Amino acid sequence: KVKLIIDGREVTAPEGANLVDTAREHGIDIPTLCYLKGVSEPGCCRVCLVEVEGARTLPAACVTPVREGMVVRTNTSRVRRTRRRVVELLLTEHHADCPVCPRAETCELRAVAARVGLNRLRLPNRRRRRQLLEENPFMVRDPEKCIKCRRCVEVCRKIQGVDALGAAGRGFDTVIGPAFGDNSVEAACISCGQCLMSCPTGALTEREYIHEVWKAIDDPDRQVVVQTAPAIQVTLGEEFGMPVGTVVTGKMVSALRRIGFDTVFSTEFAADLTIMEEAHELLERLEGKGDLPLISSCSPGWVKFCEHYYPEFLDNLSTCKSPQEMLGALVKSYYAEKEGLDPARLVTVAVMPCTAKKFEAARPELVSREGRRDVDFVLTTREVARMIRQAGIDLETLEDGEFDRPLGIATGAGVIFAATGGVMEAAIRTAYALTEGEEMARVDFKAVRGLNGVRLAEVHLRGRTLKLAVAHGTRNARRLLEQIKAGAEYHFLEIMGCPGGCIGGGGQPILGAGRRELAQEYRRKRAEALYSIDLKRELRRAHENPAVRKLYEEYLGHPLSDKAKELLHTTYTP
Ligand code: HC1
Repeated sequence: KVKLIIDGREVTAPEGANLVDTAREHGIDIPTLCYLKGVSEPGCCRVCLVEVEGARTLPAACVTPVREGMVVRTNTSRVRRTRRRVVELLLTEHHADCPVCPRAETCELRAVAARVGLNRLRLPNRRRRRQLLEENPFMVRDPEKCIKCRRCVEVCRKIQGVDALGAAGRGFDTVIGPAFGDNSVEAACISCGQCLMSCPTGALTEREYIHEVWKAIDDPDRQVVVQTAPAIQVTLGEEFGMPVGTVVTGKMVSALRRIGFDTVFSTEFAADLTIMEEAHELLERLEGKGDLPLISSCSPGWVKFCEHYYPEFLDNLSTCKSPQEMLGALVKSYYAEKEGLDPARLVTVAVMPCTAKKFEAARPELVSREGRRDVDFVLTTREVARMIRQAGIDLETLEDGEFDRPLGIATGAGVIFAATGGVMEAAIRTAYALTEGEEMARVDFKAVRGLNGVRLAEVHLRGRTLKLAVAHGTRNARRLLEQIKAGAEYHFLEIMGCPGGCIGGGGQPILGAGRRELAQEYRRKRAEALYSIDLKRELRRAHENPAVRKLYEEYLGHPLSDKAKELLHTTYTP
């Protein structure tokens, strides 16, 4: 331990700790923009300057380690004046269209400007005129708002193990973006959106489809069907100031009806259906029909990662479309036929915690020959919250509504999909019952729960021991796949692209200033909320879903039937 003095108080800190963490540990806030503990420590924004006795200049606290006997002052007039000047200089380069910026509420640059007491701009704005970059279906880059803090670069590299972003150019001309200025889709970006979750400003935002969705809702010739991903019910409340982990399922359904959606279905129905298809696929592969390990394919960020970086595993990917796509496909076929609706007049909207789902919905593999998409528009949790606000709806005071039938009926298995390990647990619940008989079937498989990067488990099926592994965040996926390449043997893997699974997706509420370090805690609480919903469901195993059973009876025949394969399965791009 090291003893030092900060603002007149003697404090202790572990050797090697930096001044920002040490001060925060003792209740003293030092403002920062580029610093993200354990992830991004470039010391480049210079907002965290402090006075250190004996030093001529003001060092950046985030890259200054504690020293025995150090005397630090974080709140002198020199520090305050210099920090104000630093933030003012950042603003001379910034396109401050704050009232219309999608990050208006959560902009850390705005928060830091207020925090350092900047209330007047004396320097002229000298920002470079740069184009808005919206060349892909999931993300928009606005280089005029980038403060070059490099948090996105570090998250992409260190958390996701992707490394698709970097700095190009020098000095004032520096631009952060994909290598060689490429379109991000081609530049091996996996569209997970973790970069925009870490962006302090509106430089990286989701590609918004709110306008298009309002237009469809307002069109009397269209019937607009919305589906909500399992994660939304445990995170939407945060956008309206509710505590993390608040379950708002019923209020969310009511809000969507008030907004004007004609039909409200749940992606959880299709998650149950995915399990039926995927559990049968696993059993087939265990009989020698297809490659092992079987790897889940419902997370489009992970699928894209596999296509780019591990194409040798593409035959291991489950051929099941993701639940989002399965539900979209069923709305335009089964549901349309059942209700006598013209599929051409149906518009399908998915509310997802994920930017990669926008990319997935636009994948050519998932667009029919006639150009029809399973899902027409994908909105993130943040976008749907904006629509709820635009409609003047007070989410908290709404009565609970219920999903429409039949594609709104779901079991607890479909709910837990949204937490890392959930797809595996749901699949095992059903595979167990299918092979060992109902009475043998266990429901909870806690070994696959939790937030460790890679988790291993075993289960006994048909007299053999199946080796299972779960990974979340593509850096952990990389670790697991490298183990397999080195000889480790597994039968079934669940891989989700984002840390925590969909509850930590790139479309979720942005934590904003001062809450960044709580990300893991947020994921834990959101997962607990999902498991609590699962526990309360009368039916908790996908094969028990009466609407899924009926779908097979009336329409698909049986899992992996020709019709099921045509509607519910897909291929990948090496
Ligand atoms: Fe997910 Fe899925 S769980 S991928 O995390 O398989 O996005 O929530 O909707 O499709 O069901 C996301 C969540 C989601 C799909 C399901």
